[in-house]
Amino acid sequence: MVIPFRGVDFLEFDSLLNDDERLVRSTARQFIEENLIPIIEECNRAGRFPRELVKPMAALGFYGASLQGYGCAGMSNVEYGLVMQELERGDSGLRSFVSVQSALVMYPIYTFGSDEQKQQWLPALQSGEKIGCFGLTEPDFGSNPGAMRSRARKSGREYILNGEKMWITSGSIADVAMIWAKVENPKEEKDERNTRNTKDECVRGFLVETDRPGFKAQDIHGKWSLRASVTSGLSLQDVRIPESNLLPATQGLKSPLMCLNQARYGIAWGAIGAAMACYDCALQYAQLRKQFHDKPIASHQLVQEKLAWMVTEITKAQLLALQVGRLKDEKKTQHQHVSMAKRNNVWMALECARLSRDILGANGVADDYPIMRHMMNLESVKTYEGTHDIHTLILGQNITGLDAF
Ligand code: TGC
Ligand code: FAD
Repeated sequence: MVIPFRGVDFLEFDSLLNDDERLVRSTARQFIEENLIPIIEECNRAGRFPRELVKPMAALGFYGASLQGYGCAGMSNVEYGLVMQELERGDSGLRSFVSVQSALVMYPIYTFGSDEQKQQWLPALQSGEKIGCFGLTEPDFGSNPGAMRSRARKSGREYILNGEKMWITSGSIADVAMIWAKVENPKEEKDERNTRNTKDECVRGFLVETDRPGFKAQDIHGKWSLRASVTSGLSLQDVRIPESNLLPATQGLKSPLMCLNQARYGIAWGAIGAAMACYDCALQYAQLRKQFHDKPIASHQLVQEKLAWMVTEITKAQLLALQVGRLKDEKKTQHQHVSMAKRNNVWMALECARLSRDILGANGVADDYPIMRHMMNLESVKTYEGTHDIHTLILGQNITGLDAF
């Protein structure tokens, strides 16, 4: 049964948005409705990323949407967030693709890159001519990327990269990989504050064209989550790149963590989209489905309690994301604000997916409805970009001043 999405606005949230923000949201919503919803269940079953949507999304300005120049749309952070919400209302995999391209590849080039790097890559990534991926996580280092083993060694006017990266979104379809690796500091550049890493080494970011000898990407199969997204392992064996491929302004773990803030912010909005899709589907189903005395299940108190919980939590999540977005537009966000929004909103969305699945009974496990797909996707979203518990510790550190990692 097809249950069309109606949006969720219990507390006149729309009155907090301006005309441009509402327009951006309705454009993204229509795009998803027309282009993704008709194919997403097939993509999910087949484990296929809908690559045919890459260029149409570029045409709508979705890549690097909040950056200025280089063909980027120059959206506000709130507008960008609303786009992410609508994409993830369709599927977390499509939002992931846009997150990585925008926040984890274009943002570091824009923020840490040379003029030449910006000119070479940003227009091509914005237009979808080129695809990027972001390699931070390694097989043995996920939550603790500061301990990474990947190394870049200077040799004349080149760097030679060695290492393994794991769980990399868009890895095998990328033209360029944003690779984070440690470089031995020349004596005069040693960073004594870099206490988590060995003192003589510093994390830096490198642009690695994926057709270079020694670079391999292999897809991870058998995922029960984010099936419509490409996830790969990367292997770099003596990959030689010119020294001009180093992003000059990267210095230490702080640089990739700054990129993560951008992506985590988008996820905080995206999760609302997934939650809204589940809640609206469950609400409509509950009003139609009859059990006992020919009464809709929506008339039972226990079902109403679930629906009331969901609409309350979605409303709180909308307000949280909007406030973080407004602060971001005023350049007042701290990374702990973003952690609070990512942690809360993804947890909220996963709970909504579980409650909605319950309301649909057996139908909830079938892909005639989007709920189980969202639920499985959200298990990854809870883990990537900093697990739920890592964000708890980031908040704990901030409010107590004590590091519990
Ligand atoms: P720590 O010593 O705390 O920090 C090193 C320096 O960085 C600063 N910092 C940050 N700066 C900006 N933004 C942040 N979020 C920051 N967090 C920390 C910090 O102040 C320090 O600065 P300075 O000036 O003193 O040098 O570093 P640590 O090694 O103790 O690690 C802290 C921790 C655990 C919070 C960090 O490692 C972390 O966030 N871990 C989680 C890893 C993670 O999120 N990985 C994500 C990989 S990418 C991904 O999942 C993509 S999925 C995309 C998709 O498909 O949508
Ligand atoms: P671990 O770090 O091993 O954590 C396992 C468990 O231990 C978690 O519950 C965690 O919270 C807990 N834990 C760890 N340390 C502590 C502690 N100090 N205190 C309390 N609990 C702790 N990475 C990229 O670099 N690029 C990508 O594009 C990318 N895409 C991804 C796509 C998918 C589908 C997935 C699933 C992951 C992706 N990742 C990517 C990796 C992701 O960022 C990591 O999975 C995540 O950071 C967690 O690392 P881990 O899986 O190694 O778990």
